[in-house]
Amino acid sequence: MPKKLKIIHLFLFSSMILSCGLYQILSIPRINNIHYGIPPGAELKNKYRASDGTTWSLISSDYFGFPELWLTHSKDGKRWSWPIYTAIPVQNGSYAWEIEDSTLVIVLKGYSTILEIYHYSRENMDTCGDTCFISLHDLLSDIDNDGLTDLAEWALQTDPLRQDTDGDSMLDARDKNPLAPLNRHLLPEEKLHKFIIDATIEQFDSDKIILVEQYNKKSIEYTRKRGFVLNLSPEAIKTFVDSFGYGVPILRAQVTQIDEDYRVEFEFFISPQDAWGYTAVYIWSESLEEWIHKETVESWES
Ligand SMILES: [Ca+2]
Ligand SMILES: [Ca+2]
Ligand SMILES: [Ca+2]
Repeated sequence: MPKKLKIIHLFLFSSMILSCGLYQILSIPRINNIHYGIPPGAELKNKYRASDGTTWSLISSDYFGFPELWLTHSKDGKRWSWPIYTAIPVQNGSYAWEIEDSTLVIVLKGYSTILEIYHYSRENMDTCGDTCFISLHDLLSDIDNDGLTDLAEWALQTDPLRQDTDGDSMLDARDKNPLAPLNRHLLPEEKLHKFIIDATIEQFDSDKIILVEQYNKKSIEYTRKRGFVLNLSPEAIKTFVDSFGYGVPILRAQVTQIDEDYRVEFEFFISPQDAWGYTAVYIWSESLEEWIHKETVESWES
């Protein structure tokens, strides 16, 4: 079948599959022993059965900050491969795709507009017209063999040539704070900063990446069960937003000590229209060995 006809055929096939919503919800693959995990909110976009009998699935996930497509495959429909990050943004509208000769062929309408936002600069992607040809070999490439593909490392700003980017003995794929070297000794105001950020992360109902602005130019490790925390300098956060746009939570907590009081200026920023914060005063209780909230001076939201 000529490629164009084949793509139209696939488009109809994909639309048909997409209409079977319930079937897909029931068919979300359960994948064991994975590095990234499929976030609870991940959505199965559709399936494709290759000529060799392998079933491929595209999954939508914002695990790396924005809704993007991840690929997984199965021989028997029960055991699925680790999800493979594609960096392709999910967009409204329909698309068709197939796996052909170890290449992901995907038709994305309006992709050039999305490109302007995401600034994708992958050499392996042919973005001529609406059709992208992406080599599976390139998608799976993990040069340093740390469990994160080169493309995933690009998204997380880790070093694709170093298994342990921050040198804390935790491999990049397993390190929730892959950009934060171990800091064993924190000053009191740094401990309060960590306490505030940890408490916010604990209440965050998603496992997409979170950016935390470095406190006093220091990288600090935060506690998170699922998902990555990227500790970045103010300049690096600005570069991130300039490159990718708004949408990823950015947390800031500045602490100033005034006598016994510690004044916290906290900010949770997703976009200029979606931000909130507060100024509060804490004191350290020696007897309880914990931070005590004394008063909230002001709170705000946009
Ligand atoms: Ca890697
Ligand atoms: Ca690495
Ligand atoms: Ca590490």
